[in-house]
Amino acid sequence: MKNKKNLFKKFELKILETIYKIQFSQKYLMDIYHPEDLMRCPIHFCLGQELLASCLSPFLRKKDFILSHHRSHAYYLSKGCPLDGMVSEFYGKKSGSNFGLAGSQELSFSKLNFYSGTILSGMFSIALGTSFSQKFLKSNNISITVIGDGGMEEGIVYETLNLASLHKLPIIFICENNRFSVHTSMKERTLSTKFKKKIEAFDIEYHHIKSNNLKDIFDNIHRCVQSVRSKSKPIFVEFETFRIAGHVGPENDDEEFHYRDEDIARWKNKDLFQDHLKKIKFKDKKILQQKFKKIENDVKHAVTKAKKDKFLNFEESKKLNFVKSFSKKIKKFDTQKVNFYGGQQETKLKPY
Ligand SMILES: Cc1ncc(C[n+]2csc(CCOP(=O)(O)OP(=O)(O)O)c2C)c(N)n1
Repeated sequence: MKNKKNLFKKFELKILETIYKIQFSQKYLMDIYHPEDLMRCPIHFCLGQELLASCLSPFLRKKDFILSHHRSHAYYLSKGCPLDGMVSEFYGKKSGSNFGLAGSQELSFSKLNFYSGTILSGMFSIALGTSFSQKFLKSNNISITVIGDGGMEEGIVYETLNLASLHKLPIIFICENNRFSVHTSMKERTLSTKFKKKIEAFDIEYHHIKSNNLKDIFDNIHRCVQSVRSKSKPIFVEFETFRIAGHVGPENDDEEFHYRDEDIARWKNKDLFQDHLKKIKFKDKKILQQKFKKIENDVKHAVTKAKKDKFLNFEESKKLNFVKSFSKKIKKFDTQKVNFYGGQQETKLKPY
């Protein structure tokens, strides 16, 4: 028991820093998105959904994989991927983590095995491949894949759970349950709102993590990581959370559609981060204030830099094609040339 307390204490400030980094970057980017109209992609901001990713962060190894859904920024930052690479990516610049070609919905950073994707539950199934290779190579690394409650309604989820269980793969399946798929509540979409039953039907261990307090979230996710690493068996985590941001873009879609007034009433006084900050010792508060200031400067600097950076030109972008990187085991590759039309007209951003 004492060790557990010490472990949380050891990482406490780091976790608070990660939460702040995610929160501040989201708020800042949301504020400037429209007046500027310079970011080149639609963005699913994760404001409100910082906690589990931040508590997971201390347990992640470089070679662990994270395969996330479209609302990925918290997990990208929690994996230690570069903030400036993420910001430049949104501005479509060459210095972006994907050379400005992926944007927010496909945000990736291959050096740290972080990938995300826009096809709902697509990344969930790709975790089968990464975890199979981890197990096959006896690496003791694990795969973490993140999905939303809406993603749970895709058929491929159940094929994935079945194979992960059958092959005893080292995967943590995380469902960030914010109860809404765009503007439709779970109750309007399905009669089967209890994930526990569905998961246990595949003989997979199910954990329900509620947003009670940071230490509780930390201890729970720690147990899951330890278990998957040591037993090489999948675990499913349902995390109850609340998306403060609108579904996509910086607009407050609640004011316009009032699609979750009851949910807002239930969550509006809940702020585990601020509650926790109130309990921090004076000495640590001072340290955190400096760290937070640095985060603010880093975010602002990343934006200024991204705006100055160059775009990748069309010829350069063609060299990034996988055609030159196929495995040596492949004897023949289709060399048929396809001419891409490079002059597609640019879509000008405007308010939705
Ligand atoms: C296969 C597929 N169908 C539909 C969409 C459109 N779409 C994008 S996000 C979304 C809602 C997802 O809700 P959820 O999984 O709960 O994640 P959240 O946005 O709430 O974080 C939908 C339907 C898509 N990207 N892919």
